[in-house]
Amino acid sequence: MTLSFSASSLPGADGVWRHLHLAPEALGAGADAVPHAAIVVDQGVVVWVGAHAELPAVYRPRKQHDAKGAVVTPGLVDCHTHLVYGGLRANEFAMRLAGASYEEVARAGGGIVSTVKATRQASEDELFEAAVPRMMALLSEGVCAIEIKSGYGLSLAHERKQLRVARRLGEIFGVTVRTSFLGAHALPPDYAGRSGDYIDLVCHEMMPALAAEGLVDAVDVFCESIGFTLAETQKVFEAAKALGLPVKLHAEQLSDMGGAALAARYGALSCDHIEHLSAQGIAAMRQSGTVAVLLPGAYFTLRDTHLPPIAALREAGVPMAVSTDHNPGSSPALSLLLMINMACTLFRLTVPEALAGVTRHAAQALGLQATHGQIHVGGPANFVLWPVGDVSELAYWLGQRPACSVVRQGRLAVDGMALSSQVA
Ligand code: DI6
Ligand code: FE
Repeated sequence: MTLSFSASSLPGADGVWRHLHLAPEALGAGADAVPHAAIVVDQGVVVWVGAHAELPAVYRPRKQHDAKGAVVTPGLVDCHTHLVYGGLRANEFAMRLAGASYEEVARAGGGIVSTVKATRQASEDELFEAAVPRMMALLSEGVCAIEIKSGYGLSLAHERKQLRVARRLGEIFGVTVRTSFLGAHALPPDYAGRSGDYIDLVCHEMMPALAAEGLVDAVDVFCESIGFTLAETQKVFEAAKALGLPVKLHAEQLSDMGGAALAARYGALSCDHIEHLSAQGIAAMRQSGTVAVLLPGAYFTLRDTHLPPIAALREAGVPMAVSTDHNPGSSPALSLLLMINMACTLFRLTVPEALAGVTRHAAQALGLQATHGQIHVGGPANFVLWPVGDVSELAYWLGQRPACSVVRQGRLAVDGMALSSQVA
């Protein structure tokens, strides 16, 4: 498919954005809402933000964008996705409804390994085409930065294919993409009974080669009874450390493996899932400044009943992020807004916590806090204009898909509000 679309053809967003209501915390932790606000964008960068009454005279003659009283948040950040893969697994959904567990489906030859088969069979172009509508769904709701993992190739050539597609999505859509190499996601069938050999391949061949090609921003592992052991996870982290790559971890999703404490020892950016996280794991994450990434879509889809320890994380001051975990098995979620709602209803986050979870804390989970997750003067213009009366509506609706407008990387990438602009 040749996508006729290219981000470089989108209209620029330079000028003065006015008639805005800046959401609380849009300017950083603890920042107040600003009711009659303005944002000035110059060459794709935010150069001024504040109360419109205080707009410096020098900016007044610039092009004017009337935001019609929209509530403005920073661009959203989806910090944990497996967006690039072949095939689908709707059949497993039916199996689970009939009573099979996620582990049983995996052991019966379904699960991650069935997506590996379909991903290996797909060409790079086919993977790209399949990912485009998923990416568009997320972007239409204001996502301005997204993490995309490999982990369905499980060989050098096929992991490379996935990561190259992730990079291409970033370029075509003009969206910040952070890639995570998840070679240690599952044991490929060709290595059955030889997980040590496979981990050696991940550490000594795949990771260095893919890193040298500039395809790896971070390294992730599925540390779980149906994934890899703590000792294997440590080997992967050592290899990442030797290459200077940051780590993150799928930790304590189905059981408490002690993964979070290990990850914290390696200064992990984030530990994700963490339904079974222990008090010890929380203390370690707090010390290392590791973000807790909550994935209510997987919790919901798997009909899990073991809640992550939200109150203890809150008490310890561990930053909590919220993400889709989009993948074809445990979380076919394509709405970060729905994840906000679920984080509140299922996990009992407050609305401000959930919003920080898809902005500031999600950016931190990707090491992007200097440029994303809040409206930074001097940073790339990434912000969303929401046609709502109050920011709490972003958590309230179920499947509403509000007609928002999105400024992404300095361009008006989505214009659901049909905004009018004029030269001053
Ligand atoms: N945890 C997840 O939620 C996904 N991977 C993982 O390690 C699920 C991946 C899948 O089922 O395809
Ligand atoms: Fe995941």
